[in-house]
Amino acid sequence: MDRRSMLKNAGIAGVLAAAAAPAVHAQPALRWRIASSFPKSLDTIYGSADVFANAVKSMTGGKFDVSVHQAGELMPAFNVVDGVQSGTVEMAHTAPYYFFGKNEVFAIGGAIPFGMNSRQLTAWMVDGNGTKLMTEFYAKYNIVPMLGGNTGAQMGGWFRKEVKTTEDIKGLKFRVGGFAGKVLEKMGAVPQNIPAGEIYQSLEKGTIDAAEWIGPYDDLKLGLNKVAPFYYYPGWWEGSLNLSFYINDKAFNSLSNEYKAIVKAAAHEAHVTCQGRYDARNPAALKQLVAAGAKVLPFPQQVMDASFKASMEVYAGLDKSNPDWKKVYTDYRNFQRDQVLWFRFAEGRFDNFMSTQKL
Ligand code: PYR
Repeated sequence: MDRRSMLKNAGIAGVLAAAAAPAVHAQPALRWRIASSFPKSLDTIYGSADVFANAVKSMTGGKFDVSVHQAGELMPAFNVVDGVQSGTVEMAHTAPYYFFGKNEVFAIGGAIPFGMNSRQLTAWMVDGNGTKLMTEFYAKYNIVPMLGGNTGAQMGGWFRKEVKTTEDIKGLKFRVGGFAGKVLEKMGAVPQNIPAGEIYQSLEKGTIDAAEWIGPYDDLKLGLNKVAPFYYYPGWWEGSLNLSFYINDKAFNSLSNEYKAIVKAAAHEAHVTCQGRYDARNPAALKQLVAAGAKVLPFPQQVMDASFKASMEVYAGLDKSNPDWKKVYTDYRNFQRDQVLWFRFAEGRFDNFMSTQKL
């Protein structure tokens, strides 16, 4: 081929390639950072942010590079809202209820005692008013929220002594994630909001009497069974926990529509993957914990009933004192009421039947 026809052919090939190239390749190179509230060792919960970062990277051909930083690396676990609000980092990955001290509505986006299970909460976010209401709320903090994973129903945690009645909760120094502390405090406990990385040491040293984190897979990794033998269920304060990605609004609004769509798709991938990993990994971990001597016990009915009552009293108080809460919780509660009714039929009956069968 002579030089002229080579140039001509290359020109045509170039035009064809440009025409075929997806618009995303015309997007700018970007670097973002995610401040996680979790330690890297917990590959389920921390790992959701990795799933997000990898998805964004691969969907943009490597142009949009997101790095994930474990708790303490850029800022302490519980400072990530301030980090995103001020724009110090573009994103955070966290459990919303850690920030209930700013406003109790944070907790509704994550978990509230006797709240919705994982399926129901995701339904509220993707097809109910959840995303709309939480997005409106978070705008006050310069945050655009995205789904960031769910743990499913959690275990109730590790206790040195048996919990036979609500009397055994009184005075108990109990590590519990965020907002549930408000209910436990009402029941006489002394709640401690401690980040994952410090729970084992606090329980071992006796600074606290009991601790909950998430469930078998993570709890085994944290070694909580080595410092307290009684493993209670369920974590009635976390019938499921929705994790969130928080995005600084200026950073998000500066993205092209393509990048915004990619961020949303990546968050959904992280959300589904997180729940799948917990469900897949918890059974083997529970067997290992039992084999290592954990005594697995249900919370007594009296404790469940009293906890439910205390929770409803806390919500009735918040309905009066916090208008933001009333607005979001009213919608949440109505949605939950219908979900609980529906789940009693097909899903509930099916699950109950299956749990009594031999497979
Ligand atoms: C907790 O902090 O308890 C969680 O479940 C993440």
